[in-house]
Amino acid sequence: MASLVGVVMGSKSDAEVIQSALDVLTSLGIEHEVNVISAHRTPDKARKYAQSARERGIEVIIAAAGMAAHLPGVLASWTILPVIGVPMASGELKGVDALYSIVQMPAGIPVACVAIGSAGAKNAAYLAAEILGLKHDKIRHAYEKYRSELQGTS
Ligand code: RP5
Repeated sequence: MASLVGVVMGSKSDAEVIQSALDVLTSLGIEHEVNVISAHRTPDKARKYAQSARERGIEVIIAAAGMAAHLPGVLASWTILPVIGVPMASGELKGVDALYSIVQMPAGIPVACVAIGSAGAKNAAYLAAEILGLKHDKIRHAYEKYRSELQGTS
């Protein structure tokens, strides 16, 4: 089955944290693909990925990046798919720089921004499930089941 979520990270060094998002997507039965694409090291790859994503069947992009963290905004500039940015706690500023960069997209090209690190990565996947659930009943049911199971946890 074709992937519905495209997970992109700016560096292999983001992989451990972004695994939290992949685990959530898998637990909800959401097909996804994973790529390492840097907006500054491989800008042409970033453009081509975003431009072709929709026609390949991707419906939501999750983009994780640290430091200047322009990756989610760059991808959003090349596609009309919803892009969810995950700030990574890389570098001396521990992700605050990435958070500000991603959340402060100038008006006109939106990027949804979640929390720094693995909590944000998980929420990016849950947010993707909520978006996909509008159209895909199976995903909505899996997400509703997850939410109802939370009722008994605290
Ligand atoms: C960004 O810069 C990546 O998203 C990563 O979080 C950060 C550091 O990358 P590396 O220097 O570890 O490759 O490109």
